Amino acid sequence: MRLYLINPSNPLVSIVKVKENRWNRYRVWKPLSLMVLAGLTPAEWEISIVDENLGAPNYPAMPRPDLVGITAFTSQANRAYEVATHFRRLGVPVVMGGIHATMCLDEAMERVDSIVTGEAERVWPQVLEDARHGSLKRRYDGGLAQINDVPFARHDLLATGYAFGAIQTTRGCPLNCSFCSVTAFNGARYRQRPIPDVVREFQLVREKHVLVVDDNLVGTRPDHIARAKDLFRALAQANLRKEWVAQATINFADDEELLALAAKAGCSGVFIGLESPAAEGLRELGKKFNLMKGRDFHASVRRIQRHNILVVGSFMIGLDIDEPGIGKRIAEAASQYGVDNLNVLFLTPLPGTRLWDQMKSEDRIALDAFPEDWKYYTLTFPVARHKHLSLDGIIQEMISCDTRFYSMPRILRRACSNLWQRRKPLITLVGSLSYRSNLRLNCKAYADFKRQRGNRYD
Ligand code: B12
Ligand code: SF4
Repeated sequence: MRLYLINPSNPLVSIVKVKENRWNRYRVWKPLSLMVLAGLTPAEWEISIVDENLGAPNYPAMPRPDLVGITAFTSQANRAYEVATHFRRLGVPVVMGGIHATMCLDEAMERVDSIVTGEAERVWPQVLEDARHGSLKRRYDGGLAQINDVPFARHDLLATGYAFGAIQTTRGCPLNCSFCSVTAFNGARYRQRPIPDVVREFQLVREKHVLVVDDNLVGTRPDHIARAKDLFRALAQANLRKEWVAQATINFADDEELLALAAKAGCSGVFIGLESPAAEGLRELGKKFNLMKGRDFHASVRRIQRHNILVVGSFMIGLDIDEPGIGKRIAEAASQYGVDNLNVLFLTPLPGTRLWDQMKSEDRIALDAFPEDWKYYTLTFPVARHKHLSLDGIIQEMISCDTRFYSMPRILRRACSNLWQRRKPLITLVGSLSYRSNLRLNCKAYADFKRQRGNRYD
């Protein structure tokens, strides 16, 4: 039995434009969901994982599979349906799963043979068994999985073409920020994999550099922090010789022992959602966690950096409180906090979030010709009507923010300061240059976007 597991590409996502910007090669990440599914698949299936981000293959030239499984974030949904149509025309059954199919079940149901909603661990073996007997059901609901006893992801598949491997150690987030899908999809309970499993799976990852995909690696409560410390101790003891990057909330900075252990375990960078330079903005997004204890962001960022861990700060433009000038404000705040890299996104209503419900009820979703418009839900295009910013206005704010933070003098200043502090100056420089050269691609993308969709904001 032959199984294709496919990660559809979205040509509007700049990081997959490897030909136009060679630095992007370091930013194409592995589709861990498909490697996890492969790990859950019995040996009688011959599995190929196709990651279209490395280039879409010539499907007609490939051997006919017995089953196709497609994953999709919302921004990949269009292409997912195109791929599904191709295989269904050949009479090959197509199963779709992942966040988009879960949040937009009816839409996906119309376009594929079977849907797996939620996490797949509990139901995937049954899906395969039913497919083998030609009796696929229309829907399987995996709900929230027990992740304390799951087979390891297949790190032997997709072995080349990526700078980073990928692994997951926890699921779920209690914070439920208004724009984020994680609590709706993975639940509010912070579920943790057993530490010995994580260490063993880390050993199977072939790449020296690894992305830990957890939404919040250290969690929020004292027992979560204690577990993170134990995990870091175990990773350090296993002497894996790997460097990894992860996502965390700002409380990562609050515990010196945690930081020291993370660094010892191989943590080289952390991605932190700072979201808004204004307290009001944080309240609007429900990111109250960032407001706790009179937090000093500059001090927090410096504390992390002192352990030789780089900090990427992420912000959103387009909040209801955001007015003209917000781009400059974010660039200045990010410089003042001292982050090594800045990632700014348009506030985007994603299906299943509280923000989606709010914007829909206020008739503010400008791009709503679905599924076609989903391709713009990359957080790099403004898809909604924003309170104080027109379409041109919000795009200008984004450009002004990026050009300010990634101006050559600022890039060099950050690289020099990293050199002085002996903190990975080359990586900061390469990361910044990658962002900077994407600015040109972004400006072209905005111009195309305005031509194709600009009339929808009137
Ligand atoms: C790693 C990651 C990335 C990586 C992608 C790596 C990759 N190629 O997969 C990068 C950094 C590139 C990325 C980019 C983006 N991401 Co992202 N990302 C994540 C993150 C943190 C982890 C994903 C992961 O690997 N999870 C681990 C696996 C095991 O879980 P899973 O993917 O959910 O898969 C399980 C089930 O969903 C199901 N399943 C999944 N697929 C399939 C398929 C079949 C056939 C079946 C049966 C089951 C099934 O089974 C799996 C096992 O249970 C998630 C948050 C999260 N917790 O999932 C956000 C998340 C998926 N990203 C999100 C977003 C918005 C984006 C971006 C659009 C914007 C951005 N800049 O962040 C871009 C879009 C990229 C694109 N190509 O269009 C949103 C998606 C929401 C939505 N409705 O689409 C999420 C949920 C975060 C959030 N804050 O809301 N992302
Ligand atoms: S943005 Fe981060 S902290 Fe907020 S709900 Fe999502 S994963 Fe949790």
